[in-house]
Parts: sequence; C-alpha cells; structure tokens
Amino acid sequence: MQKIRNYINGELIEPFDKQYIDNYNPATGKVYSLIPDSDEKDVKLAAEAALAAFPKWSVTSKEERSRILLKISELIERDIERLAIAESVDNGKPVALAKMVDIPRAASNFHFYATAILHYSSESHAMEDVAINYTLRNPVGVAGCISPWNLPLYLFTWKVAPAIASGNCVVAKPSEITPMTAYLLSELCIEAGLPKGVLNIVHGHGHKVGSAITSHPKIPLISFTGGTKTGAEIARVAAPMFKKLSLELGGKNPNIIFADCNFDNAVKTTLNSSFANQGQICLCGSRIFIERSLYEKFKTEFVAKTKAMRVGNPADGNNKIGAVVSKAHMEKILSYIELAKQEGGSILCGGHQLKMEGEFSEGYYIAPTVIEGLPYNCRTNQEEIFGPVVTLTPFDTEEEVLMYANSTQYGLAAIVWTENLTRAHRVANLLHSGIVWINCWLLRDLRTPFGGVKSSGVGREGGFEALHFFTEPKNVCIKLK
Ligand code: TXE
Repeated sequence: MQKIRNYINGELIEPFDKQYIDNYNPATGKVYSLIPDSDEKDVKLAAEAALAAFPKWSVTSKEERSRILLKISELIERDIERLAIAESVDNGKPVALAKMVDIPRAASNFHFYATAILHYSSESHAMEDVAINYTLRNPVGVAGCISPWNLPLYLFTWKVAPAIASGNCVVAKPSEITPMTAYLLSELCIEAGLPKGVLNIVHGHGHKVGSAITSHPKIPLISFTGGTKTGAEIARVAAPMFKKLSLELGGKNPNIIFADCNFDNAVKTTLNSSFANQGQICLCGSRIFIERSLYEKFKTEFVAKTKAMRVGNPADGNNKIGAVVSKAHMEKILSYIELAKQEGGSILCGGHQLKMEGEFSEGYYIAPTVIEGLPYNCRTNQEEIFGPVVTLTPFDTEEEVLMYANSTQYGLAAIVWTENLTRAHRVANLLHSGIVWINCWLLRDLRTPFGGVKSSGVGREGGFEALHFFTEPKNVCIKLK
C-alpha cells in the first residue's frame, strides 16, 4: 500500500514515530494509502529546517523566487491528469471537476504569486520638506499554513504560494482526510529545485500536527482555512503569543433570486452553486431565497433538474456528483436532513444516502437534496451543513430578504440574481458578506480580496492582500534637514 511521506528539509521522510493513519477512498469506502501520523516532534524538525532556510531564502532575489515558482506551476500543469485523478480518489469529487477547477487553479496560484511579487511595491509618505517616510515590507519568517479537505491542492497552494513568494519559509499541513496531492506537490517542488527547507509539509491529525504548528513559538504567523470551531481554537492559542492570523472559515451563503432575473441563467448557475463538489465549497449558496411571484416556476424547474443530476463513480464523466469526503461527514449531512424534517421541512427531492453497485457499494453518496417549508431562523437555515443540501424560501420584499440573508452568524459570500442594475448595487452594498456575486457564481479574479465577515473569518487572502499578510511593514523616517 502506498505510504505518503513528510517533506522536511528537502527530503521525503517517514514520521518520527513511524505511525500511520488509514487513508480512505470515499468513492469505494476502502483504505487505499497510509498517511504519516506525525506529531510535535515532526513539526519541530520542520520548523528547524524552515528557520535554517529562512536567512538565505528571504534575501534570494524576487526574480529567482519567481523563476522557481513558475517552474512549480508548469510542473502542476504538466501533471494535470495524474493530479486530477489523485484528487478525485482522495476526496470523492468528479475527476472532471478536479481537472477543470482544482488543479488548474493550483497551477494559477503559483503562477499568480510568481508574477505578483515582480509588481509589488511599498508606500512612501513625504512630509513636504521636513522628512520622507518609506515602508519596507520584509518577510516575517516561518509561516504556518493549515488547509482543509474540500479543495485540497487548490486551498493548500493558495496559502503556500504567496507565503514562499514573499520570502517566508513554511511549515504546512494539508487535511489528514485529503493529503495525497500535497504529497505529490512535494515531489514537484523537489523537481523544480525549490531549496531545501523553504517548504516543509507535515502530515497528520489537526489536534497533533495542526496544534503543534499553531503553538510553536518560532512560527509567528498562521494562515488557516477550515471550520469555524477550529478557527476559534487556533485564535485562542495564537492570540496570547501575538501571532499574525488569517482565518478563512465557514459559510451559510444566501442565493437571492429576484423575479426579474434571467431565469435560465439563474437556474443553471444555481444548480452549480448548490451542488458543485457535492456542496462542499465554503462559497456554495445553500439558502435559496426566491421572490414569491417566481417561486413555483423556479422550484419546479430547479427540482426537475436536480433529480436529473447523475450521482456516482467520480471517474465516470457522466456523473456530475461524486462521493462526499468521509463516512463521518456523510453521517453529519444525513443528520442535518433528519433535523430539517423534524423542523417541519418538506423534502422535494433527495434526502437520503445512495447505495451504488459493485466496488462503489461502500462509498459515501448522498442524493442532491432540496428542502422547502422551513423558517429562515431554524437550525437547518442557520448552521453550515457543507453537503448537497439546499433550502428554498419565498420572499416578498427586498427588505425582508436582506433580513433573511444577513440573519446567520456567517458572512462569507452571497449571490444575487436580478436584471435591475440599481437594485443589484443597492443589495450588494447592504449584504453582510465578504464577497457578492451578481448574476454569476465562483467567478474569480485572483487580484480581488477574498474572505468573510462575522464567524466566516478574519483577514483577506488574494492579490496583494496576501502579500501584505505574509510581510511585516516597517516605516523608515528620514529627516531631510
Ligand atoms: O475541518 P477542520 P473539518 C467546515 C465544514 C465541516 C467542518 C469541519 O462545515 O463540516 O468545517 O470540517 C486542521 N489546530 N469546513 O473537521 O477540523 C485539520 O487537520 C490546528 C469549512 O475537516 O477545521 C485540517 O487540516 N489545526 C471549510 C484543517 O484544520 C487543526 C472547509 C481543517 O479542519 C486543529 C472544510 C487544531 N486544533 C470544512 N484541528 C471552508 N471554509 O472551506 C483541526 N485542524
């Protein structure tokens, strides 16, 4: 059975204690590889390697850093097929989705930051003829990057690329549920000639490896994407150590459909924003609010199209929906469907596990589920389910739907469908959320600020925001006379 190895000081090595965790293929429910069950001893080794590499890497010219990152990007593109299959086997997502979204985006993350550093400049503040201030932005040191399982290589590289591009060294931990593509990336980093110790990848559980990174005294900044509870725990540990923190957490995003929308586009994109990646994207719109005059028409069309979505073997290009990531997560999603029924919801389609044939009979499949008849403030409509489950709710006025939309503890993304330009701007301004998509979803320009408000996180990733985060500003003031 394939054994994943840690990537420390430029080498692929076994964990200190030589202990391993089973890695499941969600499509079959079978163990297919082994993950290092690392702990604080492995993190210590990785942090030492990163600290040793930092003095040289931090002064390596940005042209040279850029060249190496571009090489990594090219190697990801070269291996797109192999990486997409690995991502699908590890996570349960359709291979076609990994090939179209996850892996190209991982390559873009390296490409984007390889070039962004060439255009990054810092500020200068002149005090007329008295003095001039200028800001130096130096890399901080060793960055801790902790990422989740839903978009494994995509989100892992979204942190690692800006961190090393800006001259930091990194101790990173991918999710123990989906570690394979981060492991394959470590092989590509070696091939690309990334100097040893610049990136170190330690595999294992969050409560062992993640918490050892968070509490390590020589890791002064932490970039985390994952659940809100974990984010709160990381903040609790990191705050008294005055670490810099970037937290991208959960969402319960509203998808607001006004009667004047472009109906066909709204239905088509809403299918995607509801069920892409089995609904396991923090940006998915899980609460669909529809203006009452359009409600029945939208519901009929949306439910019919949802029923027609094929679920099954992620390697079969005809299947739009694969397996959810783990047995535990499948059970969590199913328990929320039960909760929705108890809260008085009617299941319009789905609502149950799907049993497949043959080698997929033990896989974790859930029929895409549409629920109606729930109040906006019930638990089903307030808590993050993170699966192929959406609710439909009618509304009468703009004021009412804004109240529904803003009623949760989350504020990551919102989607609005309307052909009325002034309303689009007005509503976008009044939504409590870090990102608003008008008449589209998941359209991403990597230069834009990415992140949420309220319990959806602290700080922004993307563009120069990430380069700001991974550098420390220092003001230098020179008196002129
Ligand atoms: O996330 P965790 P899980 C949501 C979603 C999901 C829930 C839990 O609702 O059901 O979170 O998912 C590491 N110190 N999202 O359990 O535990 C962990 O090993 C440091 C939203 O997978 O937050 C993994 O690498 N690190 C989300 C990473 O944190 C710790 C994406 C995320 O895992 C740690 C995924 C600790 N004490 C889930 N405990 C999004 N916003 O995209 C765990 N980790």
